[in-house]
Formats: sequence, structure tokens, C-alpha cells
Amino acid sequence: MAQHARPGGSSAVDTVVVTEAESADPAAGRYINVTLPAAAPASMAPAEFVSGVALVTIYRREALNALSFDLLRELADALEALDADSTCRAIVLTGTGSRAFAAGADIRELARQTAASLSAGDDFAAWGRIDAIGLPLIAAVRGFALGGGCELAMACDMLIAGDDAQFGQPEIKLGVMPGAGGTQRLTRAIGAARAMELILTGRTMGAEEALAAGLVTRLVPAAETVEAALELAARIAAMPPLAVRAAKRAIRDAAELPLASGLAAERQAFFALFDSHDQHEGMAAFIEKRPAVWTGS
Ligand code: CO8
Repeated sequence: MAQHARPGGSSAVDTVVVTEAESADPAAGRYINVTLPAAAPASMAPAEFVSGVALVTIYRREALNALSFDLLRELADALEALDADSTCRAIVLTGTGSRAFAAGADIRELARQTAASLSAGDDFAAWGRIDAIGLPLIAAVRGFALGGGCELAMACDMLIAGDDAQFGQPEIKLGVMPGAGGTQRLTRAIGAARAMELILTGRTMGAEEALAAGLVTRLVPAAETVEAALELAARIAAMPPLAVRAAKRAIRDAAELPLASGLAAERQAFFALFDSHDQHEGMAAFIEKRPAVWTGS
């Protein structure tokens, strides 16, 4: 069960601050910590909390945040809860510690699987649930983002990388191939020629190369990774929520739909926003030369 921690315990969910010691214990069933609103780094003072931004942290430091099936289920649960929470406007996803965002799927768990067990189970359902999140997701990547970890970062909408980040799909070295979107998302992000080389050799790509290739939104000094992601999330959280969700959907459509269908969907979404309060407010505020006040309706 994912835990929400909020100042003043105002959440409908129990307020539980998960310590690293608790979180590192799989028996405790807590791999994911959610802080909403996210606590601001010192450099973002005077605000103590970042309004509308949730910080979701994967806690499995002893295995470089490797993604077990249980962990992924908890992550999907946590993201869905935030997606349904009207106070949350943007989500930053990161891994605990400085060594890894996530070093892949849990190889010990995968080693026990067969084609039949994977096909029969619903252990991959979490990926579809994460993909369906309507709020903007920003990955804050330090250290290794390998295999499923790279796929998870790419399932996010934007990727802030520390200069110590290492991306790759090393599954080929384990006798398999990417199975949670790596062949599709990496190819869409950096093109077939580069994706082919990375996936067929399993080599890792440093942060600068990933930025140049188009995988990364922004490259920052390693120690500033989460802070930079929170700052970006805060700027998005200050925008009108319905328009943010609609724009995210339309941009995702660009990777999935033929151009004519994408253009039609974009126009439909654009028209629909003209029935929203925030469209009236945004345009009235411009004309009246005052700041807009968004209601998300
Ligand atoms: N799974 C399980 N445990 C891991 C993983 C992993 N992916 N990665 C690291 N660990 C563990 C190590 O076993 C080690 O544990 P212990 O101390 O008990 O031996 C601990 O984390 C620290 O790791 P290392 O000692 O290996 O640290 P190094 O600094 O020497 O090396 C590396 C770091 C290079 C990241 C190395 O750990 C490594 O190569 N890890 C595996 C990377 C990899 O191959 N990832 C792909 C996995 S397959 C995959 O992701 C398929 C996705 C399919 C869809 C998703 C389904 C959920």
C-alpha cells in the first residue's frame, strides 16, 4: 500500500512518513513513498511545500531500486490515487539514493518465470495502469535507469536527468529483450538506428548522450535532479488542470495515432476546453490584464 504524507495530516489517507529503514524491508510491503504536496528543496524557499506537486519515491535501495512485481503494483496504486486527487496537478517520480532511478526489473524474480507463467499472470498490468495516468509525470533520474527502469522513465512524460544518469536496455545480455515498452518508446524517442544499436548491444548511454539523442528533457548537476524536476512540476501545476491533461493526451496521441486522427482528436479536445470555466477565466484575465485564477473546472 502506498502511503501519503501531508503536512498537518490533512489527507483522507493515513499520514505515514515512511523511513528508509522501513521502506527497505520488502516484508513491510512499502516500496513507494508519496509526499503531497512535495516538500520543497531549500533552494525553493520560502515555500515549505510545492503546491499541487507530489513526489513519489521508489524505496528499494539495497537492490538499486529494482522493480519487483509487487513494487510495480504499489507504484501503480500510488499513481492512480494521485491521479484521482484533485489537489494533485503534477507528479515527480524518482528513486531513493544517488545510485539508481531503477536498475531494471527484479532479475531474481524474473529468473523464476516461464513464458506460460508470464502469460497467465497479470504482473505486467501495472505498466498499462501507469501509462493511463492523466496527470503529467516527470522522471527525476540519477544513476542507473536500466531495463525496466529505463522503460519506467520513458513511460513518464518528461525526463530530468542528473549528469550521473546512465540509460540502457541491457536485457539482451540476460538472454531476453525489453518487454515493458523499451523497443517502442526508445525507438520513438531517439530513432530506430540508435535504439537498435543500444538494444542489440545492451550498452548504456550517459546523460549527455541521452540529452543529445532526445530522450531527456533537461540535464542538470546530479545533486539538483529532484529539485529541477520539482521546479518543472511546480510550473506545470500552476497551469489550468483540464488544459494540462488534454494537452498531455494529445501529445501522447502523436506517438500513437495517424496524423489525420491525431489532428482530429486535437481539435475536438481544443473545442471541448471552450466549455470550461478556466477558458473563460484565462481569456478574461488576459483582456483585463490580471492574473488568472484556475479552478480546474
Ligand atoms: N534485479 C535484482 N537485483 C539487482 C538488480 C536487478 N535488476 N540490479 C542490481 N541488483 C542488486 C544486485 O544483485 C546487488 O545485490 P546484492 O548486494 O544482494 O548482491 C545490489 O543490487 C547492488 O548491485 P551490484 O552489486 O551489481 O552493483 P554494481 O555497482 O556492481 O553494478 C549495475 C550496478 C551495473 C546496475 C548492476 O547491478 C547490474 O548490471 N544490474 C542489472 C541491470 C540489468 O540487467 N537490468 C535489466 C533487468 S531485466 C529487465 O529490466 C526486464 C524488464 C522487463 C519488464 C519489466 C517487468 C517488471
